[in-house]
Parts: sequence; C-alpha cells; structure tokens
Amino acid sequence: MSEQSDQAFSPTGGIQALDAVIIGAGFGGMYALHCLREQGLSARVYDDASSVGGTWSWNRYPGARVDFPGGPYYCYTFSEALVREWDWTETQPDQPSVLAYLNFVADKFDLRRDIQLQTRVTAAQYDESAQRWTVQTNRGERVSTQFLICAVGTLSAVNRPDIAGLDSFAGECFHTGQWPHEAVDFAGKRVGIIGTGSSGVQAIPVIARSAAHLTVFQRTPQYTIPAGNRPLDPDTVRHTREHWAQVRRQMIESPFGAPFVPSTRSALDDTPLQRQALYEKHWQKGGLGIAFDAYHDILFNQEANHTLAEFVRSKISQIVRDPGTARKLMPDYLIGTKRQILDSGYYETYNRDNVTLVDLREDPIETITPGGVRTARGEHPLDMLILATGYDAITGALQRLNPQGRDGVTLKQAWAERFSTYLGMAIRGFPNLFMIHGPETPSVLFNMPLGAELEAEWIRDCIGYLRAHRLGAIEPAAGVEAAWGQEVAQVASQTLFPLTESWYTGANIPGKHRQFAVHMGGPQYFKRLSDVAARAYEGFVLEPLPPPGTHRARDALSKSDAASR
Ligand code: NA7
Repeated sequence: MSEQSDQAFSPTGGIQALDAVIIGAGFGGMYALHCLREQGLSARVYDDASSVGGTWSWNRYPGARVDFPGGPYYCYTFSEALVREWDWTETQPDQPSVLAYLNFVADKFDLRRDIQLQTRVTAAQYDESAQRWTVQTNRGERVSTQFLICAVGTLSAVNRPDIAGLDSFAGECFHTGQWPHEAVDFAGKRVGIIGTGSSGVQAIPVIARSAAHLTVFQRTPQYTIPAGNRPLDPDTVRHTREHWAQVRRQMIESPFGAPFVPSTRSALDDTPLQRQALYEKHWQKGGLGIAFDAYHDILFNQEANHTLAEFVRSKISQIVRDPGTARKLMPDYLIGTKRQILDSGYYETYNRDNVTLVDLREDPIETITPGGVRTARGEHPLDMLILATGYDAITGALQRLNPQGRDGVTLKQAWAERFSTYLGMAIRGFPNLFMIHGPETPSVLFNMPLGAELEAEWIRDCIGYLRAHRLGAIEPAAGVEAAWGQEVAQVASQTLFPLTESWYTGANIPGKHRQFAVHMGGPQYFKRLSDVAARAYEGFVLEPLPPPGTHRARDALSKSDAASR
C-alpha cells in the first residue's frame, strides 16, 4: 500500500470527506479516478486486491489471455501518447502483459496516490438529507462522499460451486478467479479441473504439459476457436499509431468495439463449399472473426448459425483421435451465444496420454473426498483440484456490495425479483451512485477497456453538469428503468443470445433469476448515453442543493467543510 493510503487510514473511525469514492481498481475504476481528478474532484479508489488491475490482478491462472482482438485495441484509447508509448507484442496479450500495462498506466498518470489497495468496502449507505454516501471499509475507515462509483467488475464475484464434500478436499485447491500470486507447480501431480468455460479451456492445455495427469470434469461441452495468438505485425502497429483518431472512431462505431468492418454477406448467400473455404481461412488465422466477421448473420439467424456450429463440430472430430472423447466434446447449442472461447491447442490436448475427460452429464460428481473426486462411475484420485467454475456475472459483485439507498432499502431488496437500471449507469432509489459496466450496458460484449472509458467520461460529464447547475443529487425518474429494461430485452431479442442458457442470462448460478444482462447495441448504446446527456440528463430526477440555512444545507455544508479541511 502507498504512503498516501497509510495517511488516509483512520483507525479512530473519524469521518473523512471526498467528492467521489470509486470501488475497483481495474480498467474502469482507474480511468474514472483519472477523469474525476482532471475535473478537480477529490476521489479515492478502494480495491480488495493487492495490486491494481481488477480482473487482470485476480486471474493469474496459467494460460490466461485476452480473448478479444487484443494488441493495440484491448487497452485505453484516451491518450494518444499512451498508445504510442506502450508496445504490445502479441495479438492476444497474456495476463502478465495486461497487468504490466495497467501498472504502467497507474504510474504514468500518477494514480497510485489515490488508490488504496487491500481495502474492501464493507458498507455504503445513502444519507438523503445530506445527499451523500457514507462508505465503510474493512480497515475501519468511514468516508463521506457525494458520489459512489461502482467499478466492481462483471466477472469478479467468484462462483464457488455447491458440490458435496468440497471443503473436505485435502490437497491444494484453487479457483481460477482467485489464483495465487506464487507460482503453482503441477509437476508430478494428479490435477483435476472442474469447468470448461473460457478459464478452463485456456488453462487445460498449459496444465496438461506439466502435470503427471490431468482429469477434466466437463458439464457442458463448448465450442472453442483457435486464438491464433502471434506476434503483432509491425505494420498494423504503425498504421494504428499513425491513424489513431480514425481507428478509435472506427472502434466506437463497430458492433463489438474492435476496428473491423463487419461482413455484409449472409452465410446462406454462399454455397457449402464457399462457406467451408471461408471458415477454414478464419480457423487457420484464429480469433473471433469466424463468428463475428465472416458473415453478418451467425448471431442472428439459426440456419446461418448451424453452418458454423457444424464446421466447428467437424473440426473436433478431425482433431480428437479417440471417437468416444470427441463425442463427449461435441457442443449442441447455438454457437457464439455463450461467451465465445478462444483457445491455444484445447482439443489437441485430449490426444495426450496424461489427459482424461469425464462427462458429468453421463457420470455426475457424487462427492468430493479428501483424496479426489468421486463420480457415479468411480474415484478420481487427485493431488490438486482447480475450480474453473466462473462467476456470479455482471450483477454478483454489486449485490455482494449491497449498498443501502434511499429509505434504507438495500440493493438486494431492490433487485430481489429482477434487476433494473437506467442506462445501466444508475439505479432508482440509489441517488448519486453510478456503475461502470453495470447490468444493461454492453459490458462483456463490447471492447471492455473502451466501454469503461466511455462510461467513465459520461459520469465525469454528468458530475460536471450537476456542479455547474448547483444540483446535489441525481437518480432515475419513475418508470424509466422499466422502459430501459424493455429496450435492452428488445435489442437482445433480435439476436440468438437469449435462446441459450449462459451467464449472460443468469442461468449459471442456481436460483438466480433469468434476465438478459447485456445491452447488445454497442455503438447504439453509447449514442444513447450521449443523447441523454445532451438533453440535460433526460430521464433523471435532478435534485437541487438544499436551500442555504436549512438543516439539510448545514448538514451538507459541514460535510463539504470536512472535505476541505
Ligand atoms: P464460465 O464461462 O462460467 O465457465 C464455468 C464452467 O464451470 C462451465 O464449464 C460450467 O459448466 C462449469 N461449472 C460451474 N459450476 C459447476 C458445477 N457445480 N459442476 C460442474 N461444472 C460446473 O466461467 P469462466 O471463468 O470459464 O469464464 C468467464 C470468462 O469469460 C472470463 O474469465 C473471460 O475470459 C470471459 P456449465 O457450462 O454451467 O454446465
């Protein structure tokens, strides 16, 4: 922790005052801090982790890489100097590279003096009369802040599966989302891994190379596509730097936030031979282009979708030598409608002698024992167990934070039936609280660093507007959340995504209600944000500062006096 943070620590429990508290030191929280400080606001970031980086600090599992067009695109875009200064080396940067980048950014923009690590926010309570939040941390601090910015991450609330006997396992046990900082040694060990989502699929080939034996426990087979990670082409890097403003504009205007021009062709316009040739070309190149760029309708038309799904299934049959194992690996949902996985030698790994695949649909786990995993067909002795079981995605971290808004209503209470937001940025009953990558934003289906930037800039401008107009609080008006929810559902219903059970719909967490959590509109969404701002924050209730001399004004003033002391 920094010297500055030590000074901020208040063992006496005395209240400190700030303009903004930001929770989370990942891409979103770090940039929000930068934005607000540039506006002259006092702000502090709290994060439970021991380093900046958010998801890139926690996900240190072997094989972790960017699964979006990476290199010069999966990064901050606001500073051309930064774009010129940082040299990405691969098309799919690995976790240490992204973490090194974020540390570099923290230093370059002098962010660390206002970031307090290893500090968890344990409570946040809105005081209506003061138009301020009181935030408490696990280090005993109490902070009064006008604005609370939740940049808590979409994939940060770890899903520890409810499997009988899990706590009795006597060997080493790690979740991919809480991976230790120290090197984990697989050599000579019998390793088991539960889960074959993005994290499991990235980790499995790497672990298999050094473990004595790897047993993969798979519940649902998934389509994965070669990542095609390779050194960045120097011409691409040069072109990106020379035409940065244009590249950035293209990213903001493209459906997923990457600077590529989507195809205008339907998969059904081509003959089977033509399609095969195009899919093969993309497969050899690697990356998401096969699903997102080859044809425009893979994610919109079931018949088009089946052509690509069938192509990937044929690849599994060709690559995996044992037909029984290949059969277990065959996915049968609409391709691309779960998080599309990119891998580095995943299917090939099942040709190794030291790898076993257990299909939990035909051989379910009965219990975990001190010595391994017992399935219906027998015992799998293990020295190490890895949980690649994902997250309570998108809403989980916010619910675990559980802020208490107007009239003492907590977020868990407000969202007991279903979550509701306005623009994915704000919640009625929780004035002056903003979210970055909240539910009903494009979040995980758009370039996340870029989306975080655009949202943080919107928050910065909104706070600037409130200050300029001497307004004390902002929150969604009655009825706008329902309309927003319908808009999000309507955009999603034009795609195939809602037809598949996934963590986008909440289906991966037992008991979680089903609600599509992502605004699929990308550029349309960000245009909407700008329009709302341009129309003086249409859809929000803007509350004036209390009149001078009133009890509320004295309360608010004494808190802002505290800030300047
Ligand atoms: P995911 O995609 O949610 O994958 C979790 C996996 O764990 C998935 O295969 C699940 O099977 C499996 N799982 C979860 N609970 C259980 C239980 N109880 N028993 C057996 N198997 C289980 O999370 P990831 O971390 O892989 O991906 C998130 C990433 O997306 C993130 O890190 C970014 O890279 C993007 P299921 O499919 O539910 O049957």
